[in-house]
Amino acid sequence: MLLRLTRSMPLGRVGRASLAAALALAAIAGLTALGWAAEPQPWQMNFQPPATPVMERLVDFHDELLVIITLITIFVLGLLAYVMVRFHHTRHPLPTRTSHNPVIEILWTVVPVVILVLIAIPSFKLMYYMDRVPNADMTIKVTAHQWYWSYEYPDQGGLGFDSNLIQEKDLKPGQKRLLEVDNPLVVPVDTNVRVQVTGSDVIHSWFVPSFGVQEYAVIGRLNESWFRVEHQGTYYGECNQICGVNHAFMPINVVAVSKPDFQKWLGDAKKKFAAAPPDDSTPAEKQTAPGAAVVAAATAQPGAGAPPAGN
Ligand SMILES: [Cu+2]
Repeated sequence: MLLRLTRSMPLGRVGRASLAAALALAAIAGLTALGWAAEPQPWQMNFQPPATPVMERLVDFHDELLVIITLITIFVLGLLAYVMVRFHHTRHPLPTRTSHNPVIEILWTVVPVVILVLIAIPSFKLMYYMDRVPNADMTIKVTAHQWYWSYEYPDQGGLGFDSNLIQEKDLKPGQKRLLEVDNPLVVPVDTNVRVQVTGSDVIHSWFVPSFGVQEYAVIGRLNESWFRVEHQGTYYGECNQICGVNHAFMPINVVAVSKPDFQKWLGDAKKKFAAAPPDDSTPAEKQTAPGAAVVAAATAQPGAGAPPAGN
């Protein structure tokens, strides 16, 4: 079919080159569409499957941009190829002395402006959509520490707990290395969850790729985002702000369950964590808290060997 196309159409050398470039780009675009997964996969090139309306819109916007970028790239590549062949010194020994062309100058100013405006409109719409929590059903407060997370449910009588990495030696079969935690964040599906993110020591970032949520955890600031998980499942994320020596060992694990299961979990969790409510101790004290024992092993004594916070 392709061969017939190239034969039947008087494409010429330039045309064939452009077609080959277009095919190569299409192949790259096709390859990046593979590799969808519920968690990070080796050699994954595209996003994890979206689990929230925000991430669905982010993926759609990304796809739109990919089309625009591909068309522009093909157009520029075609122009370059055309100029190189058509105006080669053997074909075009005497260059023209043209220095101005008002039509073309207006075109190459106005067309990019129009393209940028066309990109900016959906981009701003999406940004405001991500920013505003539509009628939050519940609130979760996330506090980042060196190097673990703690979660609080202010609507649930101050239920709160620490979430620490499960060390490699303690992993059970099927558990994911560097992604599994002892106490995951549990949320109900089909619920608008407001997430408030703050930090206790250095800047961290709460990032769950399949939710489209990435919020900086800054000391003394309460940043806000939201998500509405549409499918039950386990979602993994990472701190994605270089925060210090154990930055790679503070994963995020969110389990989305049905609303009845969430109520059941709440009952159990309130009993389980009642003995150890979230404390207001300083980061230095936290280092020696029982919940921080996992990271403490790999961490220098508080104050003494703590590396400078790299942001
Ligand atoms: Cu970090």
